[in-house]
Amino acid sequence: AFVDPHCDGKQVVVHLFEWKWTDVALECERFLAPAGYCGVQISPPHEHVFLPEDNCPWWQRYQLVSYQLESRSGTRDQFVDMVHRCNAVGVRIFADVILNHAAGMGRKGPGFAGTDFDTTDDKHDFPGIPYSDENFTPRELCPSDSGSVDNYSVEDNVRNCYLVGLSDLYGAQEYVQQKQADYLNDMIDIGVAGFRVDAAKHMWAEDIAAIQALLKPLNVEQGFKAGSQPFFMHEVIDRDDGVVRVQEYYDLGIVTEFRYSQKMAWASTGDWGQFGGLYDPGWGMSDPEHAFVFVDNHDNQRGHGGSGDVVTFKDGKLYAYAVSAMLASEYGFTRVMSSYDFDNSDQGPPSLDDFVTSDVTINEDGSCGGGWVCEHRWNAIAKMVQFRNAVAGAPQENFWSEGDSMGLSRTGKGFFAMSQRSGFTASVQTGLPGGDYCNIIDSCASSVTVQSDGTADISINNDDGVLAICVGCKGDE
Ligand code: ARE
Ligand code: CA
Repeated sequence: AFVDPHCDGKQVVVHLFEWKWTDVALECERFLAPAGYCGVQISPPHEHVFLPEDNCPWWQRYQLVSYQLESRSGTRDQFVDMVHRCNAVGVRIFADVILNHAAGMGRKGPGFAGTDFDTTDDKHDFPGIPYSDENFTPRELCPSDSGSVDNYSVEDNVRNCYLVGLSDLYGAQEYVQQKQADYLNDMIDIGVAGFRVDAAKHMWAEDIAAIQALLKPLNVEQGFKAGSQPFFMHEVIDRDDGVVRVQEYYDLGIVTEFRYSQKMAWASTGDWGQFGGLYDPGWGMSDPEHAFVFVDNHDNQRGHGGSGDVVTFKDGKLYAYAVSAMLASEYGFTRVMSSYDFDNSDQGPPSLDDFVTSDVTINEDGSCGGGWVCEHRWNAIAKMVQFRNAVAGAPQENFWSEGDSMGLSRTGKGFFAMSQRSGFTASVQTGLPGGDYCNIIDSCASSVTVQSDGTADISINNDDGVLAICVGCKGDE
């Protein structure tokens, strides 16, 4: 349940981190639809705290003030316009929702849209919703001395204490569940296709299920089949290192697989052989049907959220290899990160002096400017979205690696290879029917002849170092 993204079999979501709704709408129309992206994970759309004294860090959006759709990314009207325009071109919107908590303790409003709130002196006043003291997890249910989450091996600690001092909502209460469902239903009525649940690890699974039971089906007027359930992506950081495990969330949707990013980082050191045995159930990794995978995310690319081993856009071409490998392989539902450049880990999106987010600018060559990185537009990454859509459902076989080079087939539908060496050549089993295929990565400037037994001599000699051929793929769509 809750595992269908409702995008006609398309396979890749892009996180347009901190983009404004006006820019997301434009990007759906001018790039994401033609490139074959399934949808967009947007930044949290609710009213959040406003922290100009801290230079408006990106993370102010993870502190709830009210459920008004009024945020740093734009107004309610702009939100509605974005959802409608993206749906019209077949690109779905998935909202990042914060259900575990409201604002951090020790803060006072007004929030971003002007709504009052007060968490000073241990108060929990959120008149805009309204929530008050009784709607927050009772102190006696949290076993930590400080009241904050500080022991990941104790379930009550993870679920009932305050995550980094954020006021923890009492998710077992019907009142809280109803307010949260109202918020999600408002967006469902507008036409969103689903949600990324922030800090799902810190919520009891039955509380999430209770909210889901109160949700409406998706809006048929926005192109969803009657009776469709929203798609759910749960954020649960499980590295086999605590009491909360991803398996607990299988009935609720798909769930983040952070061990995947870690393995990707290890493979990217030039030992792509590690990518072969990527799905490792012995390590507790999620089954393929429930795994939500990505090379990096908005936290670990900047040292938040346990970071550690991770490849990001700052690694340049290596990052394109890593994302390409992810999109080629069979495991999981994939998300591509789209970032803005930053020097320090709190820094908000590109903005003018008054912290108003800047427009995304598009250069003549299709890359982004103004501080927006737009990894999702990088040539190899965008083309590999087409590959992933084309090979969906085909089994992964014939994996091989030679240090900095590797390849695999998606038998019957596609073959992928990449190399960090220039002019790499090899004789491979492609797993494809015999014939001539063109490399979609260089828009068919190079091609491969597959023999009737599926073998082929390949050479990789484009700037990206990536070769991707697939049945029915013609390059530049
Ligand atoms: C900010 C300030 C804090 C302050 C707090 C309250 O930085 O100093 O105490 O506000 O006023 C983001 C930022 C936080 C920020 C927060 C609220 O990263 O810095 O706090 O917004 O504004 C755990 C959780 C996981 C969580 C990560 C960050 O399990 O759910 O920590 N990730 C999500 C989002 C974040 C967001 C939040 C949750 C909060 O993706 O962007 O925080 O809404 C091990 C454990 C992990 C643990 C990890 C880090 O790996 O296994 O479970 O992740 O360590 O502690
Ligand atoms: Ca909690």
